[in-house]
Amino acid sequence: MYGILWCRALQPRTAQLPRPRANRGPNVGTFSMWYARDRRYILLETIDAWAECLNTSTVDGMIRLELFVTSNLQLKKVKDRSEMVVKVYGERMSEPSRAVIIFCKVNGIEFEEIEIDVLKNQNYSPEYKEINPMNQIPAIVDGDLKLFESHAILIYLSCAFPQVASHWYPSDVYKRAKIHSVLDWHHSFLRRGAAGFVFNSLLAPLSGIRSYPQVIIQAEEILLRSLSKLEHTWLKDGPFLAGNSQPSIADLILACEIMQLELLSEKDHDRILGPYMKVLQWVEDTKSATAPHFDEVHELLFESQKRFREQRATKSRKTQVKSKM
Ligand SMILES: N[C@@H](CCC(=O)N[C@@H](CS)C(=O)NCC(=O)O)C(=O)O
Repeated sequence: MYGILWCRALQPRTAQLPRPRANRGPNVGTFSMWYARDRRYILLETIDAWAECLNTSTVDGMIRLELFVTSNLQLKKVKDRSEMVVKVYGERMSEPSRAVIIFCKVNGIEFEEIEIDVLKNQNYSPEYKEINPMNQIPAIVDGDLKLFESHAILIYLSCAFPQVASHWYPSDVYKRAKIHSVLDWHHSFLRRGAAGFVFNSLLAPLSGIRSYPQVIIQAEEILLRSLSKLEHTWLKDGPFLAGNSQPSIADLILACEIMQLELLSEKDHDRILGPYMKVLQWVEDTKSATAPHFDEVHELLFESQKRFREQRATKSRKTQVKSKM
């Protein structure tokens, strides 16, 4: 529950807050506040300690808080996780893995990155199957929780870590519903188009996997239609998706999806993305909002882009020489 609360310490060591109830008027209950500092959760015992950690000051012994009130259960989880580190299984050539890694970095979530190389079929090992029976990356392990599917992971991390800024996954139900709507659309359209096109037109031939022209044409059609929907529908009302003024988890995962188009030849990249100025600007805005982590996590992709472009240039030079002979 999100709200603005004025609170006062009624006893020297305990802060007291009005606890909102659905049908009754506000009543008063005790509330403890935990703060993530130096990778540990610290119990803030006095109103002055709250004020200090929130970088605010007390007014007549009270502070103004804008906060997200979690349930007791969640607070208990927060307490229990002081020694825990999230394990992130994935690799940086994978779009959804990159989104999860960037999210952890941007939000100061302590995590261990465990590489699962899909080209070496490590996603099919019996150990990894225990974590994700679907054999895909990314997946996370957090305590007893094993979780796969990038959207579910980002939602979980947003809810489980109190330091995650609220714009990533707002508590407002209407805003949340819109974010879910973008996320579902992503998997049904944009990902099918972008990943389908890049895989079939570029990665499959490079890995010696047969690809079919009809499949490439179909994937490109879905990609172009999706880019048009991004430009004219999802980015219609604001710099970020679904009319938001700050990025949400949907912006991060969709921007990482678009980034794989960097692997294409410059000609294909510009032909496909060139007409979508809002999309191009939104990717830049998402990059800036998550700097420097966005570029750092995409370094491997940029290296591959350079390699692919050099290979193409060499191939075209050879073809030119042959045609002159
Ligand atoms: N819906 C999944 C998609 C995950 C996905 O497509 N992962 C790819 C790498 S980007 C993968 O694991 N491919 C290996 C395979 O399917 O065998 C998510 O969002 O997490």
